[in-house]
Formats: sequence, structure tokens, C-alpha cells
Amino acid sequence: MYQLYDYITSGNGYKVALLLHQLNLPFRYHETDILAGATQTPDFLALNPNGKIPVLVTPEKAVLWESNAILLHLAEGTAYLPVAPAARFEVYRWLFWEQYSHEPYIATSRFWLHHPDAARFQEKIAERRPGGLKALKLMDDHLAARAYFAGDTYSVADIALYAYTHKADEGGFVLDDYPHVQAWLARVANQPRHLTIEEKTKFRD
Ligand SMILES: N[C@@H](CCC(=O)N[C@@H](CS)C(=O)NCC(=O)O)C(=O)O
Repeated sequence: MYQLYDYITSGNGYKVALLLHQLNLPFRYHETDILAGATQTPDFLALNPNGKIPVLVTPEKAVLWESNAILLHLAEGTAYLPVAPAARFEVYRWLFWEQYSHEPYIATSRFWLHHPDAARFQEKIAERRPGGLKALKLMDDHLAARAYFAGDTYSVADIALYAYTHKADEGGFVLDDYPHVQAWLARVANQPRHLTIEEKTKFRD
């Protein structure tokens, strides 16, 4: 069985749990408390020297880390990763974009706002706000003419972007001004075998 090292509120971990569930690949969820330093222990660093969740250990004992690379690996040969080069390029593009132009603004703001020491991060949250607004506008414009991010069908690009966008309000980003993003969020949530972020922990050890 797959073993997923993850943290309860992590969208990066949720991406992997969601795809595993949609592919019908059973997994065990191992809660890894990032606030208590569980990603910095010698045992964890032996799994991921970068000291971050998610880490996925395959049934063959391969150790995988970096959420979007894990998505691509699991999706190979499935309907969640298009074969046509142009559509595949779109998937790669949105996965890289998510990590550089979306997650550092929207996910980090959410993390800091809910941190036990949130007051310490107010300045950083304010600094990241324009980048988050820019990301949401770009997504909304892209989705005005399309149902999904890459090609015509739901793919790992949608999974990667859904993870933190559907919780953007928890980072102070109200989605009212982004109707196409809202409609897309509903389409993603209606996919077969959807799993909510809260539900991922039901597979815990
Ligand atoms: N680029 C990485 C980011 C992973 C990441 O930032 N993980 C956070 C939780 S979402 C973490 O483990 N933080 C703990 C730490 O840095 O010690 C990925 O997509 O997997």
C-alpha cells in the first residue's frame, strides 16, 4: 500500500491524497506535524532531505517528494495526464506556475494567518497579497473560455491548482470577484471519486 506523509491542513499533501483516491490506489495517511518539527527529525530527513511533506512511499518502497512531481508520476498512463504534446505542455506549465506564482502567495498567506504566532506574520501576509490577487485574476481570465486548465478535460493541473485555491478564503482572498474560478471549483468538486481535504485524514494509521 502507498504511505503518505502529510499534514492536516496541507494543500500540497492534499493534491497527492486526492489523486491517489481518484486513481483508486489505497494509501495510509501518516500525520506529520510540521509545527512540532516532525519534518526535521533524522528519520524524516532520511526520507526527504528537503524536510517537507508530502512524501509518498510506494508499495515498491520508492520514496517520492515534491507534490507536483508526484502527481505527474502517478498520473502517467492515466486520464489525468494528457498524451498529446500541446495539452501535456499546458499541464507542465500550470504545475510550474502553481509552485512559483500561486502557492507562495495563496498557500503561505493561509498558513501564516492560521499560525499560532499569526501576529508575527502580518507584514509578510500584506506583502504577498498582490501576488495572490494577480494569480487569481490570471486563473479567472484563463477559465473564462475553458472548463479546465489544460486541454478539454480534468487533469493533474486542476488537482494542483484546486488544492489551495478552494481554501483561498482562509488566506484572506475572497473569491466573489472570480466567477470563472468559482464555477471551476464546483466542476472539480464534482469529479468522480472526489475527496475533500478534510477527508484525507480518514485513511490515517
Ligand atoms: N514544493 C514542495 C513544497 C512542500 C511544502 O512547502 N511543504 C510544507 C507543508 S505544505 C512543509 O512541509 N513545511 C514544513 C517545513 O518546511 O519544515 C511540494 O510541492 O511538495
